[in-house]
Amino acid sequence: MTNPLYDRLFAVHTGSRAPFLATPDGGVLSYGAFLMMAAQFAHRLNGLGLEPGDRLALQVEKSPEGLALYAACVATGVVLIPLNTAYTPAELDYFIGDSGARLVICDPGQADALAAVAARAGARIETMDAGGAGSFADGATDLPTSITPVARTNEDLAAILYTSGTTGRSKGAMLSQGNLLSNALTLAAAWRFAQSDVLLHALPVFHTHGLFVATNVCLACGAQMIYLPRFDLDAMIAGLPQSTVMMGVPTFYTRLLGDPRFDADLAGHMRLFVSGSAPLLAETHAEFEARTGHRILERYGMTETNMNTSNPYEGERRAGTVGLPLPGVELKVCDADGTELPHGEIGVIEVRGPNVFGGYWQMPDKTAAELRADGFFITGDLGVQGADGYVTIVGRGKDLIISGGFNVYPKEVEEVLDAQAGVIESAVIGVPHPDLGETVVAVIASDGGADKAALSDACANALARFKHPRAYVMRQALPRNTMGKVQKAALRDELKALFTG
Ligand code: MCA
Ligand code: AMP
Repeated sequence: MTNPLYDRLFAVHTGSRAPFLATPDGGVLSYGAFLMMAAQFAHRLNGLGLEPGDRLALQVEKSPEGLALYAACVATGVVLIPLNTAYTPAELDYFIGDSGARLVICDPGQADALAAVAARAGARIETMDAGGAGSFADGATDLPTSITPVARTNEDLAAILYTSGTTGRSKGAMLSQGNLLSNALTLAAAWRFAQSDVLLHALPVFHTHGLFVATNVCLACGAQMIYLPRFDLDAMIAGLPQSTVMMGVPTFYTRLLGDPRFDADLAGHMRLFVSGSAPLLAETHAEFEARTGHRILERYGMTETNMNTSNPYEGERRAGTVGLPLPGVELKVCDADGTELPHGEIGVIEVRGPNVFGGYWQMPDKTAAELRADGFFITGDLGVQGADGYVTIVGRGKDLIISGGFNVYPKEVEEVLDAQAGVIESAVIGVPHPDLGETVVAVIASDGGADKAALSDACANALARFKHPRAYVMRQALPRNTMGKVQKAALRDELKALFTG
């Protein structure tokens, strides 16, 4: 009986006294102790009647316990659905209902707000932290500290991660054990991870970057993590001298560069800085090298595919590019019909490999539209590949804004705005932002009756904070081309200096 992901990433560390998670309170959890907690959580999941394939929706602040739940899900075959802590109850209602979650685990502060959501979905709800009534962790304290994992194959589902959709409805990307394991092993080898590494981990753990890329590469080789609850400059500055690797979104790098304490000495113990989730400006790359002597290694991935390309560990880390396809990943640049274009021509990036997901949860039409029968996934990113294999992302065919590494689909925000009094229609666009890379701006066509405060309140009720427009621009009408289509490119151009000018 095997469980490929559990056997390779977790079970191999059973009984190990090597440090796994160091937390800012000075606590250090060994691999062995972490696995004992995970085993107790797995027994608790079984005790609650969860079966392999059942879904668990998890919305908790970052903690070792939350990570142990990930391990417990892998051991029991329960499918993990990690959810952004910024999501509102209105957003969670959809994720929990759509996934058919049997169990919802949240922080105590969210329990009241989520009780009705869970009840509507017919799910049980528990709080994560020990000490509260109905606490998941409390219920696990007397349970056995070892477990035989349930048998799984590479094809079995490990997690569903929701990604926003162009139509406004989020899609659940189904990630298998094999997707996660293959990418973890590929990245650990590509980036030369070893047991001696210490990863400075400040990313959230409800997305691929923080949960799978960062965590799984450490698990793959028994490396340690300094596990920060969130990105905080003082904590980063304190953690860097004890670390060897950092992974971050571009905002991490621009914020570090904005602090005079961040210099070559502070980065002297580091062997690798990795950036991804959004484009890293070539200026940031150059400024970083001038300040620290390190060349940031940029890579490119997606929720649906894990990581696709990476600049090389040894060899040229070329600024402004996302490097070369990872071993085992096939990448081609195509026209709209999927015909491969010659090197040097711009087109849509398509990828195939063991990293590519199996489809969208209960959305066969969307799956068929984006995942070709031959296994190539249409990323929606526009790119170009040079004759030497380096890939450059030049834009997005999909209508997506990336703010501080979080994705915002304009349609979702426009639907909220369009329903408000005095709004004829809205166009939500991304404009350059010095801290977040891009930020959300709403252009409102109004009959004069739209009120900015009311629009902002409507967004606050319906949408996570990171999706809220940072500016509202009022107009009598939106610009349209001769086909009647709103000219978002013209608006983006007109408003490009709103935050940088
Ligand atoms: C927080 N806020 C944001 C964002 N984050 N607003 C817009 N965009 C954001 N990304 C809100 C806060 O709620 C707060 O609201 C206000 O902005 C200021 O917060 P601040 O303290 O400055 O922000 P922060 O808490 O320091 O967070 C910024 C951050 C964070 C560190 C950049 O967003 C972050 O950790 N981002 C990483 C996202 C990530 O991991 N992406 C990977 C997904 P108020 O003013 O009301 O208080 S993509 C992925 O996984 C793919 C596969 C890949 O390739 O990696
Ligand atoms: P998500 O679906 O949330 O995982 O976001 C994935 C998207 O982030 C990709 O389709 C790209 O548009 C973008 N992305 C990720 N890494 C990079 C990168 N290094 N450079 C540019 N865009 C990136």
